[in-house]
Amino acid sequence: MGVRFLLLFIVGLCRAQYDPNTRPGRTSIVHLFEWRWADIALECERYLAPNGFGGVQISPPNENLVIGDPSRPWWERYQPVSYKLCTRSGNETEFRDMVTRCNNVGVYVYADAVINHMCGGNAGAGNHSTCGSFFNAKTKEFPAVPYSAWDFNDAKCKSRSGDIEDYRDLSQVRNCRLVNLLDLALEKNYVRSRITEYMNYLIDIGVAGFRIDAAKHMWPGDVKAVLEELKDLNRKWFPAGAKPFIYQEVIDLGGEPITDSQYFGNGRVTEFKYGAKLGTVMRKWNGEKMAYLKNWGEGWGFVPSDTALVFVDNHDNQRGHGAGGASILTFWDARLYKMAVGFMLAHPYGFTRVMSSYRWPRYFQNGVDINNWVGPPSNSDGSTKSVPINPDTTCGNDWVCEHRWRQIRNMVIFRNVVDGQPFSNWWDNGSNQVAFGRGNRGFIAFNNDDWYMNVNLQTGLPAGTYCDVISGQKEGNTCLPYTHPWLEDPSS
Ligand code: QV4
Ligand code: CA
Repeated sequence: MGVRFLLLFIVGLCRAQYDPNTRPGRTSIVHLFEWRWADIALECERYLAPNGFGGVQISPPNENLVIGDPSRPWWERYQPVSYKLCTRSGNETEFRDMVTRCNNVGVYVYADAVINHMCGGNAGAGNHSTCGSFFNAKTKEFPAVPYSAWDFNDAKCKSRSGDIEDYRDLSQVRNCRLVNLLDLALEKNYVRSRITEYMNYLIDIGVAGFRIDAAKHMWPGDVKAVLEELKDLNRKWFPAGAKPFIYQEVIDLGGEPITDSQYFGNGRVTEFKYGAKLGTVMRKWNGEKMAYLKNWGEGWGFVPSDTALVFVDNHDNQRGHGAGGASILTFWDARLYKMAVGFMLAHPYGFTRVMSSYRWPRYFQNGVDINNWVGPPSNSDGSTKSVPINPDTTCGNDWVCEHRWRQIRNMVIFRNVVDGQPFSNWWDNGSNQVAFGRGNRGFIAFNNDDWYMNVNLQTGLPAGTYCDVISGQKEGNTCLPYTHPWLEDPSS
């Protein structure tokens, strides 16, 4: 008995960080990219909890470099100066208030942990940082942590420039600078302890897990050494022994020595093939068609479902950064985007993350959006604008709020209702009309062909009358009128 029990316990421990810790019946999270803490707290209470969202991914909460040229790009938040909790999203008081209020309504908080590096090596010296902390990028001094030159990898990097030059060289990818960002030496106990101190501080406040930024740029064993020092979650909101949910940003589209499976031991990984392939299918590129989605998931070469964090787009590839390429669907492609997000939320594969964005003034030159750096909607003093809610429930101030679009919100609820039910009753017309069920709890049909879909289908549902929650809206026991699917109202 003793041995068997011990084995189960160990296995249990090893699986814990795959568990999102969401409340039962809440099966998705939303990335409220660049939102202010005060607005996230409000959204948890007024919208995310009532509509069954399990959690929210927040932008990096730690102090970052303030960049003047270009003016306050969104990516300045991926250039840490310290682990103090002040950014454009708010200060520590506002951060604590947000975590408490979201936790109190069962919408848990997942922090974007930028722990591979500090700011760019060319950032100079001074206190142009979101808390006003002094730093010197040239001498690699960050007194507000503190870090000094000893704590960085440069001596270990073998590339000519000190930056990553060749992604086929596994050591370069992990020991050299990602686009010149000062690369932390995570094999050092001192560096590890500064990072675990920061992450445990967030756990004590009530955070439920972490997105590990740039995970492929750290040795899996170093990441593991950090994670092993993390505390259990705060028992004010979570059961005893609950571990932080871990999902690692590992871009693996194949062809590199670094693969996502090298990181499975630490937690889930972001499956970037998912969004890239789904975009190609919905756009009908390269002869792809929805009929091929019959074996979607591991059948398409993706990581095992219980190790996958999936998404249609993310904050990088919706604007041409990172990976996924031109096939990635975003809110700019409203109709296909809703179809792709709907498919993701209906299909059982992976743990799902919905993107929530802001509009920026795209300006294409030679096919590249030269404004892809533009930061969140801001006031003249550089502060981030609030998120006003319009009478029709959409968001103002150029916040897109895809998570509030009727089709997407209703499919988040659909995923909750069918949770645990098998993928069943697949049908396709050999082209781009497909349908499938989730056991006896839900059924969905897609028509991405240019002709009407006119077919009788085996749904697996008990006999009865059901509400089409893509085109209509279930309110109590009534189903609001069916609107013609061609009436594209992207922000609804
Ligand atoms: C530039 C040149 C360098 C040069 C340097 C010198 O590219 O070669 O040495 O100037 O001045 C910004 C600028 C970038 C600049 C860099 C350093 O865009 O041009 O280097 O700062 O000054 C985000 C943005 C990056 C941004 C970075 C830091 O995407 O453009 O760089 O923040 O501000 C890979 C990784 C993957 C990564 C993805 C984008 O495997 O992990 O690239 N994704 C994550 C985050 C992403 C973030 C980072 C990693 C870095 O999702 O948002 O990068 O934390 O695929
Ligand atoms: Ca590194």
